Amino acid sequence: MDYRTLFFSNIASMTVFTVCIILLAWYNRNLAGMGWFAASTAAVLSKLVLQGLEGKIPVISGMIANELYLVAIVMQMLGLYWFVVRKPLRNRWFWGSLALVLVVYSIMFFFRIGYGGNVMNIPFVLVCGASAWILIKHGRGPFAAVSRVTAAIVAAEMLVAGYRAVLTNMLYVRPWETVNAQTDPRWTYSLACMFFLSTFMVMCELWFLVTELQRELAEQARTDALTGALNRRALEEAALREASRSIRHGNVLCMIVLDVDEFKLINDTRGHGAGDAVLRALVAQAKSILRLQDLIARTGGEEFTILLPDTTVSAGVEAAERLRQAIEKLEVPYETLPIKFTVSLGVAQFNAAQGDWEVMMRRADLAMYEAKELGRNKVAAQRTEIASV
Ligand code: GH3
Ligand code: MG
Ligand code: MG
Repeated sequence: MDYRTLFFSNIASMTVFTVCIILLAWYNRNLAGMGWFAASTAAVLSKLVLQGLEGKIPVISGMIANELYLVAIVMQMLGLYWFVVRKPLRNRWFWGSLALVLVVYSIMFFFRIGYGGNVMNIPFVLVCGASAWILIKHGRGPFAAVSRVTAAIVAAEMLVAGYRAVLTNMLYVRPWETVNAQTDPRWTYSLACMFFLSTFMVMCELWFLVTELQRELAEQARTDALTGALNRRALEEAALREASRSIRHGNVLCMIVLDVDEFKLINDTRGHGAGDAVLRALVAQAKSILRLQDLIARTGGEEFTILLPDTTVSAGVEAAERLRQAIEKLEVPYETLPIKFTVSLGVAQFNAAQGDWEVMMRRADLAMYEAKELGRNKVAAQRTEIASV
């Protein structure tokens, strides 16, 4: 295998991948992770082009090519981080170290200081290791499979890059001399290995995209488009799961049914758009008040059901009261005049002896009607036995 053929075939496939990933990132602009992947493949391609031009633009092309390779692997890590963590990486130490590494390498390159390659190679190996660690630690749920496979590939990249770092120190420590290495089979075959792994990596990036789109579809099938609350089907699933957990382990389980007071009046006086704004604000407020494990679902036009695992009826009443007070204070900005509204809430605790979770929901619903009868903007707990209703 000769270096030139290997190099040419890699640059050809990398061009195709870069175009594909850039197009996919463009048509999925809401996915920042795809943007990082596109930038990363573009950086790898630019690196290869610069490497191909070696000698045409003396010194600079080799130096920038090496720096671009590190930048590319960092951008790839940021893409992976986005998919599995969903937050931008805000770590001053990380960005500071990257800047420092690039500056130190440039200086060593210009002043022809030996062993400069290590300043690129060792961080490269570390970033591969960090990527594998991020994937193993955070790749859960629908991303579990793709994260594990990708972690294996970046770990393999780390090993091969580590081997090449050792070779660099043995073969040529002066970064401006790269020619003799091209005839060394250890160098050529390990390079082929890196190319192979980077092709695999592109496939994984596509897998991340497919997984994300599947996740979004599944999410849409579970949520209400207007408010972002769960829909009835998702509530049923969760309630079934929690009720059987309660029967098996004896955990308490509680439900709140919430209905907006005089909602028709808001629609009639301020318009349908105002009603929609109220529903959205209500869900946002409820989500900010409830615990992470509590679920809110839209079960009617202006009626919501909240499932509270590990919660007794008295704790449920407290949560409902907190919600009632917070909503009472809420001012929903709409056109020139903010909207104020109230809600009535009914609370019931799961009791397996009385029936399934739907019985609990009916009892919470009855309690909500009691709250309406008490004059609205109230919380009521259902004590009536279902048989006597
Ligand atoms: P109460 O205090 O007794 O609950 O009175 P209410 O006016 O809230 O109850 P009612 O059941 O009479 O009215 C509910 C209204 O909710 C009627 C319907 O037009 C409206 N509605 C249902 N879904 C939506 C929606 O998605 N957006 C808007 N803006 N209105 C909706
Ligand atoms: Mg109502
Ligand atoms: Mg209603």
